[in-house]
Amino acid sequence: MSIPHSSHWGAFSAVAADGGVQVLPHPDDPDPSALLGNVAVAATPTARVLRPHVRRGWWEDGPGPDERRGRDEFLPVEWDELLDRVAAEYRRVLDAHGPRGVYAGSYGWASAGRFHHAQSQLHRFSHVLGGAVRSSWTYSHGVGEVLMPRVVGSQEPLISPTSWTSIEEHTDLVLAFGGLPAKNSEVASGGISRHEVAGRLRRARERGAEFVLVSPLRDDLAAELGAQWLDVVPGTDAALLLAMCHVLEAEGLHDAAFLRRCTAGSEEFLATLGEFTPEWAEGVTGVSAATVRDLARRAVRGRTMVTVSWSVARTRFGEQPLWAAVAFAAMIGQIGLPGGGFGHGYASTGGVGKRAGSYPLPTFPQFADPLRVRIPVARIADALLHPGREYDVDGRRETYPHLRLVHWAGGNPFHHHQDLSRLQRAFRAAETVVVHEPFWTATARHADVVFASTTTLEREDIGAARYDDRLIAMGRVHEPLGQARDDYDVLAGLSRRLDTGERFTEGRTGPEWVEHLWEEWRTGPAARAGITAPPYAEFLAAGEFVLPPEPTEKVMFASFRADPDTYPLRTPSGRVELHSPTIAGFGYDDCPGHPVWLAPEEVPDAEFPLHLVANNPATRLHSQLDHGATSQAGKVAGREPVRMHPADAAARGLRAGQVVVLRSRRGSCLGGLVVSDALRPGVVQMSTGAWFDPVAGAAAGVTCGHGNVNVLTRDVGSSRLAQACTGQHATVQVSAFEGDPPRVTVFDQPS
Ligand SMILES: Nc1nc2c(c(=O)[nH]1)N[C@H]1C(S)=C(S)[C@@H](COP(=O)(O)OP(=O)(O)OC[C@H]3O[C@@H](n4cnc5c(=O)[nH]c(N)nc54)[C@H](O)[C@@H]3O)O[C@H]1N2
Ligand SMILES: Nc1nc2c(c(=O)[nH]1)N[C@H]1C(S)=C(S)[C@@H](COP(=O)(O)OP(=O)(O)OC[C@H]3O[C@@H](n4cnc5c(=O)[nH]c(N)nc54)[C@H](O)[C@@H]3O)O[C@H]1N2
Ligand SMILES: [Mo]
Repeated sequence: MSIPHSSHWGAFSAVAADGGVQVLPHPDDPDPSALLGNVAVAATPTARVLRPHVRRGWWEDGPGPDERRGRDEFLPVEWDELLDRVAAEYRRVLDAHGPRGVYAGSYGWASAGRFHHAQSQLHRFSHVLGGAVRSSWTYSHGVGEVLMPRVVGSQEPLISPTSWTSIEEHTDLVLAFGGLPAKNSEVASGGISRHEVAGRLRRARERGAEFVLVSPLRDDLAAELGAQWLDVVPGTDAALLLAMCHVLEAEGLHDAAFLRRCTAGSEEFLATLGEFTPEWAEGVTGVSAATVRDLARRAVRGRTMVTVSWSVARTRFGEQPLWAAVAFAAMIGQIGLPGGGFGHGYASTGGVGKRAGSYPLPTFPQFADPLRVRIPVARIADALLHPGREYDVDGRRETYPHLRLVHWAGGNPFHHHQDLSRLQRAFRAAETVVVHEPFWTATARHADVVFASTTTLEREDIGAARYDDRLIAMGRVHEPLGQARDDYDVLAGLSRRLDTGERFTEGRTGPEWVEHLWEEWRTGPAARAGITAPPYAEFLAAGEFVLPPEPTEKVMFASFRADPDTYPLRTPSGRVELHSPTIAGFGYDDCPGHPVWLAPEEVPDAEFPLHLVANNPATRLHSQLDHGATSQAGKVAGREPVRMHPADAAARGLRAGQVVVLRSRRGSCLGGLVVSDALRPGVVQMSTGAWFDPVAGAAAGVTCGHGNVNVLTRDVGSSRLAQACTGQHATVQVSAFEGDPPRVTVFDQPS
């Protein structure tokens, strides 16, 4: 029997077949994702945590900073004795240090499903217990989350910008900084039952829209769109945008009336533009001065949408290209017009711009966070390494709490964080690390306690996402493997031992909760929003429920533009701030009061002559199911592929298919070489998400033997403003790997 199910990369149904599962895309999906090919492996024992484990040193010697963390043996233990020990450890830490001693930020994408969402589970568990230190913002768009509210008064540009429908119908020119990569739009947080971005772009093109791709990679925009490709030097978009602003001002092309009516600080900003000539920009960005002039002139000729991918801001000084794009869109006077203005993150997921997302969804209540102590999410290693140290963020001076117990469910910091050797030191400084994982990821391997979690295939849930119109009755496809338990049941067991069991569970089992969430939603928020949803049993029988249509066209800031006094933005001036007295007042040299050009600190040199673009992977979601068929099919010589321009490969005597070593100031990893002219010369590209394999690395004399790019990246915040992730860039050298490459060991059961 075919069972409805869902994932962040698509709705599907699954059939148990020959001891495995077969996966079929949702019949209404016009463009299903190849990532579905990774799902089947989750139902096999490969790389699964089949029962709870502890690290020997922690079990025998007790908690404390430990150099053995990540290298020690694991012992299988019984659920009950392990839960007893972890509850006792929680008591010890809470009694001695209070909730500020626990870190349960637990960043990560986990799985689709409204109830079994691992972070929501962990956050409810810790809120009931008195709180824990958590994290602010995301790795995805941490810059935008802090900067946009200060510049345009909200996060709308990255959450709900002008709709695709509006672009399809009205835009003449799409200036795509960081592109609109098809690979990224395959994914949407919480699920996606119809993949639409490729079709929308095609229709805009058919109507006559022109595309300019600004990116070091040609494949960041579908070839069929016939885009002009500007292979910009990584990290220089702000210079390009400021020079385009310069041209507008120098040639009197800017919309002075719009600047007066709808912006604040334009005089200050315009006064800085003199130095950013197109000739200067050519030297910085690699884009010719003539092209810079042409872009600025074309942008005012028709309706222009400036898009900045989230990646362009996931860099050191990433505030600048984003703010400069807002300034450019303001100078051409198109903010608030159909198909015009700017957006941040179109195609960065399949959800952005898809629909308004105004309907309520079934929601697992987490209770309020009683502690409310947060660190910027990408500062986790700093916090663990430097308790008590002060740091700046968004105008505040804060102090890192002393974190002793680290509790993670549904994330993989040994995939997502930068400079993994430093993260190893940080994890070794903790006293206890507890991880819930279905798989033996590097994070599980750096824990003291590994709770064996179920995968979504092993439990019922409700699949629903903000920008999708389908709720999916996710069914249980097969029995849990080994002794795997739902995160909910594990946390319920811990809660009972900590005397918070009743409040955490409210007396319900997991399946009872799922039904309860549906019924609460159906009779409460859904009914109030005018949605007539069926009772739970009918939902189960149908396998899905489709939400009523929402308005399809949305134009961001349209009412503000029409009447800025009646509908001001929520900025201090009520206008788009091209100069922000607030940010200027913070006195940050790494993020002054208006968009500027800040030269990168790490530039190619004799030792590390290549730019590395460390983007999100095409063959999986982050590190999830790296052992799945689609991800494995992309590997080269069993390692993560690294792409290089033919000229750079020839200069090093490298050939396609061979194992190479990438080195940066932080570390080194192996990769499998792909030679391609889709990259700007001098740029190499390696995606994130290959499972960190220090064992194979040690055998090869490198940091990671498999190709986790985050051994190369630098662990530094975007600036003192957002303190956001900067993992997208690094500088590296690439050379041939001599000798027999070691076997990748990270998918084996640990010793
Ligand atoms: N260099 C560089 N680094 C980056 C980026 C970059 O551009 N460059 N991008 C960053 C971005 S945007 C992001 S969002 C992060 C992503 O980083 P993460 O979200 O941490 O990456 P995932 O691989 O999705 O990790 C989710 C983990 O949850 C586990 N999991 C899945 N379902 C369940 C469940 O039900 N229960 C439990 N307990 N576990 C479950 C999975 O097995 C997996 O290990 O990476 C960031 N890192
Ligand atoms: N298939 C797949 N889809 C995903 C994900 C995944 O892991 N796999 N992750 C999801 C998540 S959590 C997120 S946050 C989004 C991320 O969405 P993005 O951040 O937009 O995606 P990335 O792939 O990191 O980067 C997009 C492109 O930006 C280009 N780029 C890099 N540096 C520069 C630069 O300096 N200038 C310019 N102009 N371009 C540059 C790169 O060539 C890269 O391919 O993707 C989501 N979608
Ligand atoms: Mo992300």
